[in-house]
Amino acid sequence: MADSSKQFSDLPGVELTSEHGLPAVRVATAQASGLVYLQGAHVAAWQPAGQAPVIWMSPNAVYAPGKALRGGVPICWPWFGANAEHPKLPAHGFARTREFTYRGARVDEAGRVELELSLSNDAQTEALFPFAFELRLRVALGTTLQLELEVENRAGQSFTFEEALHSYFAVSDVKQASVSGLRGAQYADKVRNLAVFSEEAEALRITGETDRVYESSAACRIVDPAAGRSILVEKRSSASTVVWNPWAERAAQMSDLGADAWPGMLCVESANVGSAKITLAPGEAHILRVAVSLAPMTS
Ligand code: TA6
Repeated sequence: MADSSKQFSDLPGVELTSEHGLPAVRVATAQASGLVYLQGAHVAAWQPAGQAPVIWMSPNAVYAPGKALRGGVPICWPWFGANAEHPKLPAHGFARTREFTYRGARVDEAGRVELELSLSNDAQTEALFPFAFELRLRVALGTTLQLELEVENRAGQSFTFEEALHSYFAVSDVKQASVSGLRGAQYADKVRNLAVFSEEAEALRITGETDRVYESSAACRIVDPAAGRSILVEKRSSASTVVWNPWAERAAQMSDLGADAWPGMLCVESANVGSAKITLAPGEAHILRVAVSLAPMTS
């Protein structure tokens, strides 16, 4: 089901390298620079030319095989958060700690460099998720960023999964930032025992530990006045939005985040979780799409 019209190969400005001891693809073009680790097909950096970095990586991230990276865009799959049936299984599934196959690069219609990486089932994945599948991430890095997470069911029976592109965005000060686009949406608040509320704020301000799963297919805009910019997060085929910042106390308990770094990050995640989980019949595929762009504060 992969889009065979897209030919991926080697390209100038695209380099297979090793960062912090992990294999990665570094992109450096006139439009932007970026970095994607093969482990977890993990986007760790995106910086449009002339702009400050948009994707946040923890200064205390631990770079080790099989260890989830703190920051960037982790892929949560095939479950989100704790596994409902088997809570001892790794949080957010296994995709983010598995090494993906790098399938090459191409230049897309917008002149961005698009990379493709894939992960298929094996004995390790089948022990946790007993189905044949292929997961593909296509990431286009340029003046704008586009992510496509494609799941293909290669099993002989239907399967159900949750998914998230757990994006960590860089903000100059989360205490001054806000998120618009969620007004009227229902959300389950993990900080208040998953109690359900309706979002009343036109622009959601982060004033403490925030961990909310919104039922929303709408675009969000992160407004960052101290940086004089806003980050627009548009999405397709995603019915859940997660907003997360651990704030001081929780951050201090997370060694790979640390007591000082939390004001510089805000997660606005494009997902399909809980009642929005996806079921695919054999041979079917689903694509979650996210497009990220910057806008000056004036607009
Ligand atoms: O997306 C928000 C969340 O589910 C929070 O509950 C918090 O745990 C965060 O993800 C980070 O999870 P991690 O497993 O990467 O420590």
